[in-house]
Amino acid sequence: MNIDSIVKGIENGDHLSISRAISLVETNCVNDNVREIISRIYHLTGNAHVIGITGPPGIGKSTLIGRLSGMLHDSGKKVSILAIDASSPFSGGSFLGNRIRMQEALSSRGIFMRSLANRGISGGISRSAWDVVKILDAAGSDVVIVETVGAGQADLEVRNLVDTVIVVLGPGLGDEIQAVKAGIMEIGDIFIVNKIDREGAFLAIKDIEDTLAMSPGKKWHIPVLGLNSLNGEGYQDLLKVLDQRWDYISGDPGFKDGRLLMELRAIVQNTLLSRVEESFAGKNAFSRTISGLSDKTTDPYSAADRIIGKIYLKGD
Ligand SMILES: Nc1nc2c(ncn2[C@@H]2O[C@H](COP(=O)(O)OP(=O)(O)OP(=O)(O)O)[C@@H](O)[C@H]2O)c(=O)[nH]1
Ligand SMILES: [Mg+2]
Repeated sequence: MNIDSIVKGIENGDHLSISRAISLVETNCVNDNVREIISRIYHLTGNAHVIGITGPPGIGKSTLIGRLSGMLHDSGKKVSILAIDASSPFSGGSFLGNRIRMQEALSSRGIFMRSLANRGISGGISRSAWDVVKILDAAGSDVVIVETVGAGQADLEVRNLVDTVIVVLGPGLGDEIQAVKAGIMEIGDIFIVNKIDREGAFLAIKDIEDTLAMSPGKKWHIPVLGLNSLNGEGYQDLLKVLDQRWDYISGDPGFKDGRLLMELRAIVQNTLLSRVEESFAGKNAFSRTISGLSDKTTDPYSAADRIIGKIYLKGD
């Protein structure tokens, strides 16, 4: 399959072409294929509501996504799912099996799902996730759902990847809620207490509402919803809130600007760094500089200036 037919396939929403394109951009280095695909599909992006789902392990994110995507699909929306999981220490062996079963069930209904296993160097979301979301968006998705496994850096980073962050918590997490709350409370646009069939659900809802009330002042009023993902209770409210959220986003033409700036900066940063690394490849410049630093013949700022200076002098 060449790039021409992959791009055409993406334009037509063809699952095989989308898969091929994702495999090409999935590597962590930006090569000519990545550049060509993204530059040719970029004008088709921006129409999907990109929704991130995050929360502690086992809270019911995948169950929720399965049900929500089915309901969106039945209402006539085109849905794609991207699961970012890496090798989660929490999920053990049953995890992959579950995911494969879920993928099969969804794809039989025409819902595209893909997992991205590799993480970025910093432990966060791998760079390619941004390109994968663009491909799914360009392929005509009305909604792209991104699931991150509920631990650490990747969950906070999802904020920079999506339009709407749904934070899923649950009853009876007690101290665990307190622990995850620290960073996660700041990134949520919608909060869900899943498993409302369990004891303590209403306390959890109240607890989250109280915490949110302490930092008011945002234009978007953050809702807290209770769900039972096994029987679908509360899902109509979730659909309603997602519609309101999309209206809110569509009403603000500058909504995505902050993220665009962030992505551009990241690309410039990575490109410069890899240029530096390429131009010093095999020359031991970094290790020479390190020894200059450790025996104090230079200092970190001067050393960095010298390295950057070489790139500028080389120019092009
Ligand atoms: N009682 C109850 N159980 C639920 C509910 N939603 C999900 N579960 C169960 O919770 C367990 C974990 O669900 P998952 O959807 O795999 O959770 P997850 O958050 O995706 O888990 P990780 O991806 O491993 O972080 C499963 O056994 C589900 O059947 C709910 O609303 N009520
Ligand atoms: Mg899951």
